[in-house]
Amino acid sequence: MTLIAERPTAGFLQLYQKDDDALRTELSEGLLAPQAATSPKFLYDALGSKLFEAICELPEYYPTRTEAAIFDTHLSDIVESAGQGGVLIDLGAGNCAKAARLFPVLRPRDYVPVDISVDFLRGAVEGLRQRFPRIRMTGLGMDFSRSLALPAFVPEDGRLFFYPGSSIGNFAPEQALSLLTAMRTACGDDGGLLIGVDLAKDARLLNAAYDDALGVTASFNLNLLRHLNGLLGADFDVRDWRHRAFWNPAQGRVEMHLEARRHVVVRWQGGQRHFREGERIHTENSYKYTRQGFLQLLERAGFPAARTWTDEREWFLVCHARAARG
Ligand code: AVI
Repeated sequence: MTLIAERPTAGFLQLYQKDDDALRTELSEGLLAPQAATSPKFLYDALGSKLFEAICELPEYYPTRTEAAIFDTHLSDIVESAGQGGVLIDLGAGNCAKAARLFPVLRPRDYVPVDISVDFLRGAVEGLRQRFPRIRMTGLGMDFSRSLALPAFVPEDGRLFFYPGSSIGNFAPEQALSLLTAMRTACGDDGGLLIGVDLAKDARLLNAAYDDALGVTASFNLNLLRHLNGLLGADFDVRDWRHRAFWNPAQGRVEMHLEARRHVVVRWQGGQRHFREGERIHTENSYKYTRQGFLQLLERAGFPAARTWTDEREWFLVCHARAARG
């Protein structure tokens, strides 16, 4: 538990300091593993974040617009279930746009956007404070996948965690369970969770969503190599690699990989590796759930009661999970 009790006057608190040495060690170990792999967090440098925003606009990438349509269609039910006037804790808030759309109806008394860096939050929160002066806002720079211990100035009663966009799908189910369990602990007995989850569906739709015709997702994936060159001092040549993305039905996930187009030798500070033609670096998993499977996961995390809403095609699920039954 962190001891910071005072609300910062600036409205921002950076609780997480990036440790470049630890990141380099993690990356180097991943690249040297028998199946080379990197964490999806490395997809999001400044350009990667912009490319992800572009992905959300693509016709093939249905999750963003399907989730928004579910909120539009079922807004009054969702608000009735989640309750008004609470403490809205927005995980991975980015530009805060998704939560801000809910402010006029959810009317939170506190808004706590959380992201790995407060730099992402600063501009967005300043604009929102002008538009919604009655809502107390404090941005937190935290790596919530490691710890969800919130500073003491965040009120404990009426906490509602908000985790849209199916970001939970980028964690393996056991890690997702740990994160949901941490949310359950942090929200207390009268709190809850409002979450968006992508559902399993036809392989062709999934493959197109992660390998779009314009090649934006390919650029998003390949950009990881530029990011690694900067972080690790590596000498990846983006033109030596191709994007691969496919639905893996046995694992219930879409996988993204980078595949060597030819034999390549990659060198970085403290390491090197030969990649055969066709050899891959596994860069992301995006797990897809059934409604039942996700409700079971919530129950195991300590959320025994949930209401769900979906679209006509049952492509995406919005869930309000309560800590207590009833
Ligand atoms: C952020 N996350 C939920 C996206 C997803 O669908 O897994 C990231 C993404 N990767 C490729 N396209 C989008």
